[in-house]
Amino acid sequence: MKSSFRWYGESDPVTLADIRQIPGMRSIVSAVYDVPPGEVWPVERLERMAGLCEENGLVFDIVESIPVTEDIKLGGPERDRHIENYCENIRRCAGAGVKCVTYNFMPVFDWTRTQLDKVGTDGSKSLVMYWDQLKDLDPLREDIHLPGWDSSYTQEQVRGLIRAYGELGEEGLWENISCFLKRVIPVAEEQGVIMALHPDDPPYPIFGLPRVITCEKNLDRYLSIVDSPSNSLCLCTGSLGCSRENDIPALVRKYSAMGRIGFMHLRNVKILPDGSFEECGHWSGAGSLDMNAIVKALVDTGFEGWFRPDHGRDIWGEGGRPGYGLFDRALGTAYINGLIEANGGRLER
Ligand SMILES: [Mn+2]
Repeated sequence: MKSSFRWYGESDPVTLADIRQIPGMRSIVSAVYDVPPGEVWPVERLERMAGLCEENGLVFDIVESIPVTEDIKLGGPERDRHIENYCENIRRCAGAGVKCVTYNFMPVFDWTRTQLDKVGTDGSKSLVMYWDQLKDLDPLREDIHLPGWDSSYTQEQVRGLIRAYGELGEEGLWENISCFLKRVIPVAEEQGVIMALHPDDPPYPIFGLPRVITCEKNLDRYLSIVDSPSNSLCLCTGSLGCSRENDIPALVRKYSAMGRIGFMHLRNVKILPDGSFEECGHWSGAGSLDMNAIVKALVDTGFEGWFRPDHGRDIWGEGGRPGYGLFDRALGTAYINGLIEANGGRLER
């Protein structure tokens, strides 16, 4: 399998020179982050990214994410143009050497947390979601600001979107997913690109918004819409794993054996008695997931795709981008490398 690391480009305080010193590191996961969703990425930007990675002994062959616009998810007036541009972005990424593209289908907001710098008993800081901080919030009645949410929307736009998704409902969202996949996957196939769907984080509805990428039954449904190795998963252990209903090692074993995992996000999460959760260090002993059983499932099934240490804590006073500092993610990689080696697996260089 291929070890990778998310990098936010030249403004990221973590440098490629730092990343290349992590043992076994191979690939950079990145994107063009400053072009609005739905628009086309300039080829020069992708080529520059590939060149910078190469200069640092790394490979730019995986993208996270090409965003799926609200018009695509809602079936809005700009859907066709946005899907055309999406396909063009896949072609452009492939032209720059990209082999895998991550994306998600979460309505309005990506991941949801109530705090990004919760200090743990050991003094490290991490992202958490506490139900008691969320339960009384109603974005239809009041202005709310949760950390990490897209500030490009006004509160009124957020309310409009929430109402629109309420009318669309889960089956409407499935129809729009189907329309997207039937147009995008053939282009990915032709370009030799694996599309890797990231699950909803957390995997249940928030504020009544439909969220469907949540569980085995729905992952099966998603993969069956277009039965192709290019229609694959980015199996994020921490996102699916904050619901106790999801047996993560079993899901990894099943979808990897089917050849339908392109990318693995490996991180641990600690589920609290009321269903709230805290992100934690990668080590199994720190959280609710059996990380060795997950890595063993990958090794046993001959997984050849990419993995990255997903979010890390903020440790040793690093003060980096929440979830994306260097130190704890590097520790995560070293730990995962150990699990791979102990299970007889191999890192591709
Ligand atoms: Mn993830």
